[in-house]
Amino acid sequence: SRAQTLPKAPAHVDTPENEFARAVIAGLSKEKKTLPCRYFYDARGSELFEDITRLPEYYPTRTETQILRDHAADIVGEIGDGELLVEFGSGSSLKTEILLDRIASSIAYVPIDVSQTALADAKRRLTKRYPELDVRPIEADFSRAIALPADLASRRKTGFFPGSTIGNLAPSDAQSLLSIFGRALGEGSRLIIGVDLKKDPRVLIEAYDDAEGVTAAFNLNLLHRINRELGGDFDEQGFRHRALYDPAKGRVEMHLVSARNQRVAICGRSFRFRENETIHTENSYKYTLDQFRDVARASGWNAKRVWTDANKQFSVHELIW
Ligand code: AVJ
Repeated sequence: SRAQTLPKAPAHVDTPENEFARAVIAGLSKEKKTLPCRYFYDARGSELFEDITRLPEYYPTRTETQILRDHAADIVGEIGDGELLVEFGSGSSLKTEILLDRIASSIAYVPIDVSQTALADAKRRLTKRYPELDVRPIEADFSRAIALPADLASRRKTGFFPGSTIGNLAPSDAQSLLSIFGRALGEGSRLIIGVDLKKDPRVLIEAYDDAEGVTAAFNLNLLHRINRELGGDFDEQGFRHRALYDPAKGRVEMHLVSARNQRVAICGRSFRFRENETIHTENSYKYTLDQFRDVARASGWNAKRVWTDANKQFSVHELIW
């Protein structure tokens, strides 16, 4: 039984449900329709994203993993006893193990994520694998200002932000987020951040429009989620996945293209779609090494070392605050 109206909570109460509802209504009411990409990751969406990371066309995850493996000793080299490793949007903390395997010192690990279950699973797995590791999860949205636990605040810190998640943000917003991280970590801290690189647009587009259609399913799942959680009546056959590269903006865009003129009801409202009208669902910005260093510097970080793969597909930067 689908809810036909906005969820019951009063408008000023920010329940997760009506935050989603308000974001969807606002995005679909715009001249150029948009939906925020952070809503891709319900249970099914997270599963589909895991599948994406294993696709032959989706090079970022395996390339970053290889860079971290090849240079783990270098990357963690300076992390000594009592220091803190802080991960922003830690999810399953899988890439973290590549670093933890190389850290001989006794440190504390602070995974920050919005998912309580992901944090609990990660803590259980890591505590078993690294009995000496002090795991101190924080359930929070990393894009809001974060306060580290008071007893850990004075320790030397390394931030970790892999996956090119920074690519979802326009450079000006990326700059703001990097400043938030710098202020959260404090003077003298380091940040290890994964950033996808500019390359042949055909390679980029294939990575976001794979032959198996997994990325298409990931994109379309957002419509399923709206149907299920907000009582929408999107017809999945009515929309098609599209990925394109905008060289001027330096970003891959994902869209859902309306196959025909149609109306869709959501939360008791009706939205009209013209044939070929699109909903812009995600941006994935790509950088040159210098472009990313410029954003980092503008945000208050000093760009230090950088590691890449032999084909220069992906980069891992070291920044100092
Ligand atoms: C998780 C934001 C890094 O932009 O490559 C993958 C998300 N979207 N395929 C990316 C994504 C479609 C991914 N990030």
